[in-house]
Amino acid sequence: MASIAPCNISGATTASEDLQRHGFCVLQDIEPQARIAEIDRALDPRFASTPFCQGGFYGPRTKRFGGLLKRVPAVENLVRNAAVMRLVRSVLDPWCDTIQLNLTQALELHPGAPAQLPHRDQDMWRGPAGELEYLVNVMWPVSPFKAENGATLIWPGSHNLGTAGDDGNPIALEADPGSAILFLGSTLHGAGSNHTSAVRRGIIISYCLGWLKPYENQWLTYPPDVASAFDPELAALVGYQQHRPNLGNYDGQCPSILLRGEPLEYLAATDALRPDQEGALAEFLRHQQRADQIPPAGGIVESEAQRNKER
Ligand SMILES: O=C(O)CCC(=O)C(=O)O
Ligand SMILES: [Fe+2]
Repeated sequence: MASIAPCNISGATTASEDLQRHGFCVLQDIEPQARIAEIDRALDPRFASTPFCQGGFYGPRTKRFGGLLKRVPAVENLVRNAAVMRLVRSVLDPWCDTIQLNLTQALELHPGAPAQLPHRDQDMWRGPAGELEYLVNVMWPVSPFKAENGATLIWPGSHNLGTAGDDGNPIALEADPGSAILFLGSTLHGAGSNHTSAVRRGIIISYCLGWLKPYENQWLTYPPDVASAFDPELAALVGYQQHRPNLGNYDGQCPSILLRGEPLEYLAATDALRPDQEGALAEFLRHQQRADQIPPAGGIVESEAQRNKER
């Protein structure tokens, strides 16, 4: 198997072109190594107490846990990294009103961990394949990723085929802490095998279309008492925003209302429509008002109330 530095693939192309063309790209040195080292140290106690995963997909000799934004606040810098967000939005924005955080997960591949089942992360949803992108995954190496310690294997050009299985030969994406490996939900990939005597540690942060059920239940992971301490943009990313039309509302309101500490009783359910739906509705209401035989909605309500009074 080839283990080549990503620049050999990239040539003079931009990260965005790589992502579109090959299904992955590597953004080198986009976070300070000191920040990743700080996050690394903060992960230690929890990894020490976390048992090995069960089940063939997560894989034997691996450890994983989620909810990183509440366990290690510095992870917010990775989640909201501007270069990453630009690329993620360029892929997902065409298919949704707002994107959302799908998962934050720290994972360790221990010595002897076998290679993971090659898979496409989009297969967690059973929608049409090959037409749209559902997800962008970002792997942040916390230890240096090398072919021999299980660097993520990627099948270049395997994206958007919509089929499972082996699409040629993978490459091992070697990268250092501070860099980010981005790949599409449709790109075939998997963890490599760890042949060394040291643990390979990484952080997965993935983003998906705002109308999907995320892999990690963000509302339960970050309930209002946790999310109210978040920056509003971060809170929106973990689900405290409506996806037009009206998706994810709380009692007909944007769920961000739960973060404001205001009284919540007896609020008017309020539409949050897309501009095209606002337009269609306005058109409908214009027609309705012109048609004499249909009285305005307010009229019906009033005359019924009147009738009830008279009974
Ligand atoms: O650990 C890796 O390199 C990849 C892990 C992965 O793709 C997954 O768990 O879905
Ligand atoms: Fe994966």
